Amino acid sequence: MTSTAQGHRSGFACFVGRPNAGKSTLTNALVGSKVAITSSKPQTTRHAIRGIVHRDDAQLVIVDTPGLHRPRTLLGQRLNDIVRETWSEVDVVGFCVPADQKVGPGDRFIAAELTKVAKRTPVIGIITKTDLVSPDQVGEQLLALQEVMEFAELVPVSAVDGFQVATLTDLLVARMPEGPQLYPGGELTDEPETTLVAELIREAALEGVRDELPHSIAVTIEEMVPREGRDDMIDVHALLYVERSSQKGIVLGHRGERLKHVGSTARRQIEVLLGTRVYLDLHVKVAKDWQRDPKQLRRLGF
Ligand SMILES: Nc1nc2c(ncn2[C@@H]2O[C@H](COP(=O)(O)OP(=O)(O)OP(=O)(O)O)[C@@H](O)[C@H]2O)c(=O)[nH]1
Ligand SMILES: [Mg+2]
Repeated sequence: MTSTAQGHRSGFACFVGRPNAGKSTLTNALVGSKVAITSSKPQTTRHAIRGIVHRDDAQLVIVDTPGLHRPRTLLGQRLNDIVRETWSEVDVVGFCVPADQKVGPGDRFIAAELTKVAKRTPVIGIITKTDLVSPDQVGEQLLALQEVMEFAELVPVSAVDGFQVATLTDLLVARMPEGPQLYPGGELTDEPETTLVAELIREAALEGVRDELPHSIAVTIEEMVPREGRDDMIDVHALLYVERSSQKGIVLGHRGERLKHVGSTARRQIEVLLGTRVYLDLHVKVAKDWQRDPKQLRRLGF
């Protein structure tokens, strides 16, 4: 049912920040469900992901964006473009800076870009990962962040222990205009199921790989269909791309053990997501230097 009750608010907020600042983890914490994959590797998020927070008095759509960084590849440039495009469509920006890392040039770069592109959009400064530091350090980080730009509010949070997550939701909702529900009740994201499935496979594949490899991994779903003659099983055929044949060996592991492990980790998560049993058929392919190749980027959805 579409609610147009008096005083109901709805709108969009986006989280921006350097890669690895904790934007996706925070998005999931606010939504109360995993809509975005997360990892300890920078540049995990590769598109704008909408997570929806439902309350009686408001509907808040959070747009989680890729980490803004100095791009070294065409993919990097595309990711930054996504971030800037998102700024123009939101009512408020949440600028995330982790509590455990010095405020630095990367943050000042983002602040400068925000001032250029979204001059009129209020920006809330968010210190993330407060569970990693002492209260004194949180205080110091707040002071350091204040130097970076003019914020509408400042708030320290922890997505891991839940500190001030509800407060942040309140602050974001307060910036929403009055308006009706934008999404049906209970819908937590508008990501297509195949995208969520591909992302869960990529998340599993990121676990335990190092250096350049995380950036080189992409996943596509070739087919996702119910098993013929059964209603409790879905067959998923997926391809995991790397950029060089040397990377293929790493992803496969000794006798394919690593890939098998990635597959079973991902399958368990996909089963939870889809609520049925899943057969996951996962193959590795080399797409040479896809991060720098416009044609291949397009094929992979960028
Ligand atoms: N201790 C702690 N760790 C956190 C918290 N939030 C995120 N992390 C960790 O920080 C790392 C990065 O988290 P993400 O949410 O993927 O970061 P992101 O900003 O979305 O990163 P990109 O998508 O690469 O830009 C992961 O290892 C998370 O588990 C937090 O509140 N506390
Ligand atoms: Mg992310």
